[in-house]
Amino acid sequence: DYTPKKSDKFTFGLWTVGNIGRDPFGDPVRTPMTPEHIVHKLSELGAYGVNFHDNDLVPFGASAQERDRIVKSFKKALEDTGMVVPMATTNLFTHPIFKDGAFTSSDAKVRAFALQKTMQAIDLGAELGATTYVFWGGREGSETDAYRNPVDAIKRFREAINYLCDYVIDQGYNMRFALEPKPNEPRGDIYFPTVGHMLHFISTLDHPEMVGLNPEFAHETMAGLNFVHAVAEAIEAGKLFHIDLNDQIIGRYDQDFRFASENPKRAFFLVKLLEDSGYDGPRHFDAHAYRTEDEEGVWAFARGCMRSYLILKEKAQKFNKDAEIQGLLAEIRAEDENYQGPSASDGYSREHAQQVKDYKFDVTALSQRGRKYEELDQLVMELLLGVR
Ligand code: GCO
Ligand code: MN
Ligand code: MN
Ligand code: MN
Repeated sequence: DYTPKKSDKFTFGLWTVGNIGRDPFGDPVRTPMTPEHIVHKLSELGAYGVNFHDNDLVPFGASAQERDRIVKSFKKALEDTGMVVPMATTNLFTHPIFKDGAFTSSDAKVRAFALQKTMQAIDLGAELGATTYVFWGGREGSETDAYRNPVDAIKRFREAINYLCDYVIDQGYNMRFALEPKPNEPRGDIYFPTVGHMLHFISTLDHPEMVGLNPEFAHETMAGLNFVHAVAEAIEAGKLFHIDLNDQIIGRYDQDFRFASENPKRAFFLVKLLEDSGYDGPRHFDAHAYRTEDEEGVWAFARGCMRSYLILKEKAQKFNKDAEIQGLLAEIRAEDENYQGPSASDGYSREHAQQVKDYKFDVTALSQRGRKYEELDQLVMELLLGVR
């Protein structure tokens, strides 16, 4: 059966199941749940942990005593349920002070305030055991480029991340940063819009080894890109530190739908990639229930995310064991494996280059060969559609 276990490492943000269904056109439709209630419910459903923005737990502007009271009660819920907090992050987008961004704001005071708020939030995350700290630049962007040179924005973001890496090192926290790209919304455009942009940016930091990616299914999809390829690039670079799972249709607003609800085939290839790669971090759902739902619908949503992941994981195992699929793959690979001539993987030498230049290829035969991908993909579809 597809009942989640703690060992599946499913996590949710307090802000995901806690989403009260406010949108730009309508008021909230659900009443807020306490973090403790969320922790207990998620644990009952088989989740492994919860993640939070500072203000999902401690309201903006709370006094030190209030903070401590809240943290104490939250810790008790974690202890009572065995739930963990693998990741924490900062809300640098809700308060009006961040209307022009945080680390990239055109106002130096706002940039410094963002550092202050983030260091406090890092302390909170560390206190609760978080080893991954996410940076989603919600409002690090613009509607017009009239007022800020985007080159300055890039430099400011780098300064902030470098500074905060030093803070974490100085505090001796066991914590890595995971940067989360998104192309737009809530800003007209957001800087560092895709996984590829972030990967390059990381290579320019003072402590690149401390910083990786938190890619999100919906975000690459909003940009019209293949999320599976983006995750592959992060994995290959050793930078998949965390992942946000949800679903999204290209070209729409930021939908954050239940995992695999819109693009089950792409979700399948994603789950297969994650499972085959040995990624052992949390499977975090950054999604929320339809606005039509009451609390019961929220839990149905959460169950659905985890259940679909486990179903797709089973499908991936079937793919790897299916004799017909594997036979076809072997046939497709055979030519490749039988090739005896020179190739790039031999490495470069002047003599080798000459061998490549002299090699006689049967261009006509190579061009005419069918790839059997139609047959293979149909087998995948039939596996997914449940008739295999
Ligand atoms: C979004 C983002 C956020 C972030 C969260 C953690 O599109 O709203 O995905 O949900 O993931 O702020 O940084
Ligand atoms: Mn998102
Ligand atoms: Mn979102
Ligand atoms: Mn996200």
